[in-house]
Amino acid sequence: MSFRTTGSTGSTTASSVGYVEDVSPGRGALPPRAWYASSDARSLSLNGDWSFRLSPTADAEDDSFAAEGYDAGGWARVAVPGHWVLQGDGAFGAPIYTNHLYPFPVDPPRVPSENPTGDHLRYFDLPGDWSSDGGAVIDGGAVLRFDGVESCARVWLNGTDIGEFKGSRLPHEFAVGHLLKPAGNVLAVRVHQWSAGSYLEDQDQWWMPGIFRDVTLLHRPAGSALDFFVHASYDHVGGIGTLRVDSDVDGRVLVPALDIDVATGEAVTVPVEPWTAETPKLYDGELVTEGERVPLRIGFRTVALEDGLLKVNGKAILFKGVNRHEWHPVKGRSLDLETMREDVLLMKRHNLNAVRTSHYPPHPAFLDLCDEYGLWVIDECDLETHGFTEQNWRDNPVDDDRWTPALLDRAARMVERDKNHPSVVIWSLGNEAGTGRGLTAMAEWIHGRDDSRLVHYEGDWDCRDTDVYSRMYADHAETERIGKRLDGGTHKRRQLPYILCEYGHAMGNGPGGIADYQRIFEAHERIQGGFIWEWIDHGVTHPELGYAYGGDFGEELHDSNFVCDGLVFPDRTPSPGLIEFKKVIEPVRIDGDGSAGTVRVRNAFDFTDLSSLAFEWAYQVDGKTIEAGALSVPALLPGESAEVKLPQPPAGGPAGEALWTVRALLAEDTAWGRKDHQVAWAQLPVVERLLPTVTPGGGPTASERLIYLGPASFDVRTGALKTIGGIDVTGPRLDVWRATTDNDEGAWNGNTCYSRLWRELGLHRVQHRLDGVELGADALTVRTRVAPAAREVGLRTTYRWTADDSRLKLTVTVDPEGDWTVPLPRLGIRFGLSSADAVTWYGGGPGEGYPDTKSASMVSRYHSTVDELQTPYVRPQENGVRPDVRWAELGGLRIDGDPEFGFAARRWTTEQLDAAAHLTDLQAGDTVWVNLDHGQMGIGSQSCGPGPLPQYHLLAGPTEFSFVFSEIG
Ligand code: IPT
Repeated sequence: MSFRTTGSTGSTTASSVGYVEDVSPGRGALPPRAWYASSDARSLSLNGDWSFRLSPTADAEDDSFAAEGYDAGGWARVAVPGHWVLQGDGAFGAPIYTNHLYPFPVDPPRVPSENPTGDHLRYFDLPGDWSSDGGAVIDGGAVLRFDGVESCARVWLNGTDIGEFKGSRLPHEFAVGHLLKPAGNVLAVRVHQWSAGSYLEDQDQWWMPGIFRDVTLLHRPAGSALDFFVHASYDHVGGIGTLRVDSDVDGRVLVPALDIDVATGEAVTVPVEPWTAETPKLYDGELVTEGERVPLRIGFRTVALEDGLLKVNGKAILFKGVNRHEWHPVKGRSLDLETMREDVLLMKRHNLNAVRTSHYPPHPAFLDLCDEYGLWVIDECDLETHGFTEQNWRDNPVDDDRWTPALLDRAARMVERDKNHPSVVIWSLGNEAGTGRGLTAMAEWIHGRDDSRLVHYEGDWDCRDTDVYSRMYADHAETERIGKRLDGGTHKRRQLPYILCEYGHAMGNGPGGIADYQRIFEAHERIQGGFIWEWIDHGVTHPELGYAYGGDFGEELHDSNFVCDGLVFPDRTPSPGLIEFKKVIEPVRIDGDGSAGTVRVRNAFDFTDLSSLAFEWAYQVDGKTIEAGALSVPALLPGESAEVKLPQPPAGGPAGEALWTVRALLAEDTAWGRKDHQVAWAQLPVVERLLPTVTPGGGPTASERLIYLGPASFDVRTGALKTIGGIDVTGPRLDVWRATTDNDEGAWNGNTCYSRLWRELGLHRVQHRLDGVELGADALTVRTRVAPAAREVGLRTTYRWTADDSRLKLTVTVDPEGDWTVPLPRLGIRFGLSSADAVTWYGGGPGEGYPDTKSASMVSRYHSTVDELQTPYVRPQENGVRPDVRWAELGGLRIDGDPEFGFAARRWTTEQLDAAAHLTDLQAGDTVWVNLDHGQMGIGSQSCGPGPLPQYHLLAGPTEFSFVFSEIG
């Protein structure tokens, strides 16, 4: 038996691809440097259609394809940038989704022999003006840049091997000037899906090989810039900024708007407007070297750790953030600029102020957008070794010196590429990689290279290497303890600010409980906010399934729809979670006393006053605006609040429930939102609602088959409602079940899995026993007991029907029997209508809302359709309930609730919804099923995080609620 000390494969045929399993980061690449697009040096995009050949192993084909003159006529084509597994209609393999498990045996740095390998070929000519004499040698040099290739590539230009690299979401550049010809250049890139680098890239996402970011040839004229570092700080006391641009090639730094014209390396201090995420003031400048003009977009700001807080420009900031993976349902992690801009605009329009680039540096253009529109960024390195948790972190690369060069290479590629972005305020070493010397080495290197930002890594609970105490999914109680500084920990940790780098797991319906988090964040200065997990569902557009998720491509290991846990759906439509988050983090807090006619407005921005906002009031009665007008609110400074008087309520208006709705809107168009875009709002009750009443106009009468009461008829034997006026109704009866949500299915940290508890108890299969149908003097009473087989628990349920001529009232009384140790999923009634489409309701909306997800629910009058009421969670589950509904109309019926109710209507049953795996499984039936909920269990975030807080539990207890039904006009 032979003994190997390095990662070479040891086989002769495979030795030509030994680099694949080598822990080293690569060979031949230039040192990392700042990423920019030159003002005048030319560049040639090599994106486009490439010739492509897929092989099953790393060494199935030799490298003759890289030679000049190779005939690739028979090859397929792929789009670059792109992932080959998303092209070729399945001919090029398929994506694989695992969460933290490696989809190959863990034996670092070895990878499977089955290693899909894509050979890519591209021919190109140099633009004529690259060479002053039109000759074969271009002036100066040229650099070939790859912005992202997963996971390992070897590169040849015109038959010459120029190197190979790993580090999928990081740039790699090669000097190629000496190899270029005016025409007929051939670029050959061999990409291996698996490599030693894959061990460092175990992020919770699809494994998708390919050249997925741009390939560019950059002309480097003699005297052009190399690397440069823009240092632009802000002194908030003096209102002055200091600029110094260090450059490897000497030159001048020009900022016309500030009259700056200084040499590189020279500091200059001038009065400036600072950059913040709220005021993203950028000064256009230029670095001018002998051979090149480099555009600079300078934002002056100072990030500091002071008094145990993260301060920017002297102020502690509060992150209202999200974790963003790069995702497009068709293109995977290959995003174009417009998609990136869409993300940024959506974030700004939903009041977010921060992004963690989980878990790798994004396409560099995304950071340009963050600079431009204003978002705080935690830039995270392309590093995760989560799968080693399965073996107690044994052999973890981050604690093995052989891997340290690769880790340092990754740290340097991130920092050097992104160091000139004012939006980046924190460097993150990576995610879920355990602990180890390699991480310490990365932190030391970063601190040494850039002391103007903080270092983050969540896995370092002692904060040995980091400048911020960061956790994920800590529950509310622990978060509060940390906020109160009662959590203990190392001395260093106790001096540091706290953030939740992940919380509020947005998988399926939810996340619940984020308003409760926000209250805690805002009550304790040590807590500097958090980042919802995560921005977008990584669903893959699929011809039969709508959106595919883990397992849909036949993966042997997968984590199902855990990859669909975003605030926006795969097509970037906001999900209710994003609407909720927008409300929870709104930068203006409005409350007050509606009946006293006063409203209190507090500025919750960190830097800006309220002058960019216009306030409006509206006086509404039963959801209709009676009068509206402008509200004059002083331009409060951050943290300030004021009481503002509302006008006199309009006189002589209609009777009914009255409330003020106060809104804060953009006063003018901004870079990210139009004038009148709503930023914040609140409703203040004035006059309470009149509850529906029915004065019984007589008692029930029975014929041979039916019982009649007011406008309704019932089955004489079962007491089940059959008709209201001319409308057929399928038996309203008690409903305690909901199609379990991803959060109901979760059992995070050993917490209760509600779905399991409920199913074990049998709440999805309760039986309705009829105990009596009683015709009384003015009421029909139907007595039942609702209970699951095999269990002693039950719900004594009485339906009491009364009526006048036109209206029918149902009063439901529920008395639990037995030992109810679990909360109920839902409590209410369900019935079927044979036809219904348009829906009108007065109550919460416009979107869905559940007990702990309804901050954004605004009471108003809404119109919709049954189809539009559905929230299209990628994996179907409970959805679409409109909360606090006073009345609803559909299918010719009007329903008034006492008290308010949760309203849902769908073209399938709860059972069908529960059984569906994809939206395409849901087929509309003949009946519209309507749920009128007296209550539902909260949603929580237990797919990864805490469950619903106790105050949102729906406990079985004696309960009464009622509805009045009438036929519309
Ligand atoms: C956490 C990961 O950091 C993130 O990438 C994602 O997988 C998330 O969970 C769940 O969607 S790690 C987990 C152990 C809390």
